[in-house]
Amino acid sequence: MRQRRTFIGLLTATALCLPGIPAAAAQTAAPGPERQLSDVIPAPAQIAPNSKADFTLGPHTTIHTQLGSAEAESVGTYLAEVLRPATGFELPVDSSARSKGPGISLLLGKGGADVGEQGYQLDVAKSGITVRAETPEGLFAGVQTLRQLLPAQVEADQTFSRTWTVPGGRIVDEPRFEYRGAMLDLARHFHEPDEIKSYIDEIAQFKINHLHLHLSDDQGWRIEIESWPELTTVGGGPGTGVDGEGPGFLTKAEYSDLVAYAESRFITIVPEIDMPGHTNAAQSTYAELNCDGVAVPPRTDIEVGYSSLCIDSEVTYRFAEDVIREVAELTPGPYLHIGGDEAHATSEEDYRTFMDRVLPLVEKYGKRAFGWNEVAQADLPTSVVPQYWSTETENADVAEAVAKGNQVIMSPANKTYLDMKYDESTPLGLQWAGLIEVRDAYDWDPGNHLQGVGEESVFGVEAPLWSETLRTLDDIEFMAFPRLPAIAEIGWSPQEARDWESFSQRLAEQGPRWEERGVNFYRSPQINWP
Ligand code: TNX
Repeated sequence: MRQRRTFIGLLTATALCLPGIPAAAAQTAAPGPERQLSDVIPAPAQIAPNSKADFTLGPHTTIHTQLGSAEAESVGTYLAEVLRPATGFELPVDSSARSKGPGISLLLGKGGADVGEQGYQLDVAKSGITVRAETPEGLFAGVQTLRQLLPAQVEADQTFSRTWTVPGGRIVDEPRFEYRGAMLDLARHFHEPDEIKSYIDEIAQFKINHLHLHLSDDQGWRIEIESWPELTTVGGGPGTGVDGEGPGFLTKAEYSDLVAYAESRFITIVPEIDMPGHTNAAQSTYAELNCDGVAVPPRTDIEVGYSSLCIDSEVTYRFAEDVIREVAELTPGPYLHIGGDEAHATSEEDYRTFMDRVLPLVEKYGKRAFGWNEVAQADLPTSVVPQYWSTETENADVAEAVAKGNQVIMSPANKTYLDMKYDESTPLGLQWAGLIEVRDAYDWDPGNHLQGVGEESVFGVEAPLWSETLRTLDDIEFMAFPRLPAIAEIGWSPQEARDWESFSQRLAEQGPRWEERGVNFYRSPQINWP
C-alpha cells in the first residue's frame, strides 16, 4: 500500500459558535450545511474541511463529465438520476466541455492526488464540485461520497423545496482492500432478480464492489445450465425453498442482465457452484451423480454436511466441467467460486482428489478460483483464494497456504455473517456463530484477525448472508442493515481512520436515508438514531 499523506484531521468550523459573536447574529447567519465533510460511510482516508467553501446546488447546476468518455457520462447520468427526484432540478449531463456554468464536474485522468484504480479526489468549492479519478469506478465511488454529503432528504422520491448544500473542502480517498464483497444465498430461498438489483443499489452506496451469488446447494439449484437442463426445472423447481417455497432460478438471460446491472454500479458478480458437498439438489435431479446410480430424495431442511458428489465417477468430472464452463462463459468477472465447505460426507482423501481435478478446470475456463477455507486442505495453486469463514482465529491450513503466497478473503462467521441474529429477540436468522450486534461486526481488524494472515495477504472482506430463514427483500434488508456498512467500512477505510464512536454517529445518520428510500433496517439499541 502506498504511503498516505497526513491531512488536516478535524472538522467543522461551521458548527462552532465563535466567542464574541452574539448568539442572535449567529442565528441570522445563513444556515450551514446539514452535513459535515466527515459524515460518510465508509470513512474516507483523508478529509480537509473548509467551511468557507460550501457549495449549494441550484436549478442551474449542470453535471459536466469528462470530454469523450461515455463511461464518465454514464456515471454523471447515474448521479443526475439520484439527485433529480428530491431536488426537482433538471441537472443536465454535459460531456461536451462547452457549457461552463456552476456545476459538478466528473473528470478522469491525472490532475489530482494519486488515488489508485478505485479511489477519487473530491473538491467542494463555492464555485462548484469536482470529482477526479483515474477510472470510472473511482468517479462512481466519489459520487457515492458526494451523495452522502447532501441532506438525507435527497434520498426521497418526492421533491422538497429547500437548500441543498454540500460542505466545503477536500476528500482524498482510496480503499484499504481491493475486494469488498457481499453475498446472497439464492439456494435456500430464491431471491428474484429485482430484489437482487435493489440490494445491489443499496450496497453500492457503501462502495461494496463484488456480489457473490451462492447459486446451488442441497435445497435448490438456481442457475440455468444448458447441458444439464433439469438442474433448474427439477433442482430449481416447485418446492425447492427451505419452507417449500419455489420454484426459482435464474435463466442465463436473467443472470446476464444482473451481471450488466451490477456492472453499471461497478459491482462484479462472483458466481458460486458449491461442490463436492452441498449438492443434494443436483443429486436428487440426476441419478448418475450418485455412486449407486440412484437419485437421492430432494431435501428442504437446513441440515448441512450430508451430501457428496461421487468422487470416483467420471460423470462427476464431466458434470463439474460442464457447469464450470457454462458459468464461466456467462461471467465477465475474473472469479468463480467452487464452494468446498462442509464436505463432511466426503473423505479427506477424496476431497483432495476432487479439488486436484476441479480447481484446474476453473483456470482452464479463464477464471481465478475462490473456495471456502476448507479448500486450503488441498494442494492449492497460489492463485486460489480461500474465503475464511470459521470462527476460530487460528487455522493451520490457511496459514500454510498464505505462507506459500495465497491471498485470503476474510469472512469470519462471528463477525461478518449477516444471517446471525443481532440478539436473542431477533425474529430472523440463526445463531450458531453467536449473536452479532453492530459493534461486534465493526470492532475487528482483518489485518490481524487470523494467525499467520497479515494485511498483505488479505485480498479483501466479504459479508455473506445465508437465506435459510430469509425470504423477502425486507428480510434481507433487516439483516444486512446496519451491519453491512460496518463490514464495508472495514474493507475500505484505513484502520487508523475508523473507530466505533465515530462510526456509530455516522451510522445513525444513515437511518433517515434508509427511511427515505424505504429500506428496512434494524434499529439497533447501540445506535442513537435521530
Ligand atoms: C454455514 S459458512 C454454511 C452454510 C450455511 C451457513 C448458515 C459456509 C461456508 N457454510 O451452508 O448456510 O453456515 O449460517
